[in-house]
Amino acid sequence: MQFNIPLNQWTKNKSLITWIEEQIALCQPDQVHLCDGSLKEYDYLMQGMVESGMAIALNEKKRPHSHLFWSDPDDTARVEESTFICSRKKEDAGPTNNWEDPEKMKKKLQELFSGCMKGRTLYVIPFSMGPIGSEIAHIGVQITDSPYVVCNMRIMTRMGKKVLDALQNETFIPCMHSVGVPLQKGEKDKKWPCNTENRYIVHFPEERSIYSYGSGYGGNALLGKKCFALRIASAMARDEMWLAEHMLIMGITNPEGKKKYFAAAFPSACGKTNLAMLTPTLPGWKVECVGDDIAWMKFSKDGKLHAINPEFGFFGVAPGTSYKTNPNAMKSIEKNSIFTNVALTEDQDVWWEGMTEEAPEKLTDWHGNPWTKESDVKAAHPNSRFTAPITQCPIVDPALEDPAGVPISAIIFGGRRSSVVPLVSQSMNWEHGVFYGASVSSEMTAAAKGEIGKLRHDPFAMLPFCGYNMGDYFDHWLQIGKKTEAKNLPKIFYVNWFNKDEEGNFIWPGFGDNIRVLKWMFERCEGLEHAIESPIGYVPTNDAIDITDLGLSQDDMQELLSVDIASWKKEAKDLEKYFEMFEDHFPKGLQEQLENLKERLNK
Ligand code: SAT
Ligand code: MN
Repeated sequence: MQFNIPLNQWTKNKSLITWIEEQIALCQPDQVHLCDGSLKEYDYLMQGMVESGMAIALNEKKRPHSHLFWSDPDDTARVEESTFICSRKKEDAGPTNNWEDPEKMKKKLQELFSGCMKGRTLYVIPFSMGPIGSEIAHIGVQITDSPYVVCNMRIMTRMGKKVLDALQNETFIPCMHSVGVPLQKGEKDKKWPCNTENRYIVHFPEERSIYSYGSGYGGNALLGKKCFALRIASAMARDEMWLAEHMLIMGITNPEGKKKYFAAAFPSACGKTNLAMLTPTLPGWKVECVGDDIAWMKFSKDGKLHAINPEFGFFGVAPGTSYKTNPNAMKSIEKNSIFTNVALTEDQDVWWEGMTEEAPEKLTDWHGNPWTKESDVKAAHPNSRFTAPITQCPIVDPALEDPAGVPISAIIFGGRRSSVVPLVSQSMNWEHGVFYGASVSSEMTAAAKGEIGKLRHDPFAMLPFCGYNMGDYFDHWLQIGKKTEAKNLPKIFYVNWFNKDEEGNFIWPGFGDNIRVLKWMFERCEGLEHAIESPIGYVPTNDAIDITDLGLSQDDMQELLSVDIASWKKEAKDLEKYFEMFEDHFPKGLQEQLENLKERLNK
């Protein structure tokens, strides 16, 4: 077996060495590459992928040091139907997860991984989720046979010598990944190898390990992200009384210079990245970005919840991103970025729907086919993505690397709803806020396979990401609320930017104007009144949201903020039905919240 560096020189960590040796014996790769996370290594791997035809090097003048990949058309999103939580008891995976007996699944995985890297290189990636040395951070090691994954992981996580040093005497979460396509001697590799017949994204929450087979895309393959930082971490967080959440983290400074941090949970592809980097349209307000997808939150000595972003890059949805909608994202991806499944321009740059008002005359679409404006297919896949270093974000928060994390003043839930749910409301207290989280539902997007536009319940935006019984997860949130004094707990809000009028147009302008709603929340955190009690929580008084220069009428605002009792009675009924699936895992505290809501609606 050929190594790029002897294993015992690369690490002294005995359990790590044993694990790597076992996986080599199982997967039977031709070569082993132990990663150091250096730029040199990244460039070497990219160069190899350009030469093999897997990657396209973009125009060095327009998009320096950036590359484009086109995946297999059947490997473009997370595969929830092939995602498993293998706890010992089925009940511990709960009704929202696929479950398989761990022994049986281990056997299946043994078969699948056996010899799966023949003809390929096995890469070992040491990475830290969170600032190295932070008490909230954790280390993982991913084994993969995809150099695309290695390069993405170098952007998305903290990977390099510092992690290797820290790993000498630390425990780690083992993350096994293979595209599942062994090569015969002399066999030519596919451009995007994957095994769509046999896809398994498997988590063992008790053992705290991850196995992913058959896909090379996004959350299926970059195992630090949803697999570790959400599914496994949520199970760790339950045991250790902290929170691992599908949330952005943003800093907001008011014109007087006072700063607060908010965390917000929305389902995939509902605008977390845009909100996290918003350019405020209200003068004097400033937004800074700590993270756009995942938050790990722990109580610190001051009794407050402090959050870190376990990630180090953005894996954002490309379509719809433009200098108009999200200039900070556009600046983050000007260089050193990876693009997957977007279109290629004639001068070797990237394009996607919504990037510019007019599409270029000629493109090569994400299938590699010629494309013109007359084509009736999309040039970029709706779930096409950019991978960019967070440090390139012009408004990256100065506390990004602070091991103590940032204190969270407010937690926001939301989803895509064309009606019923008002622009914003505030929960009456923590328990009621947990009820908000449990009741998140959203119209489906392209981030997962499924029928786009269909309403689905997505509690806490964690439906595909909770590593244990969701009913127990609700209870964990209730328990968190008992861990500190009420005054230390973040305030909880629910927003919906997506209300539509009768013609199907969005009423609220969204994007930078969302600062107007954030301002109301900021002021609520400061103890300002300007809210009235409604059956579903506090809503802004008529004039509480600053709509200066917005062109919205009082009627529009009325429409956006009103709580329609009949629709909400239906909503409550629907929720009640949905919650039934959690059976005796549904916490009493939330049952009470449901009863209270129904009572308030009947008053
Ligand atoms: O593909 S990912 O899971 O990383 C992105 C998402 O669905 O949020
Ligand atoms: Mn996400």
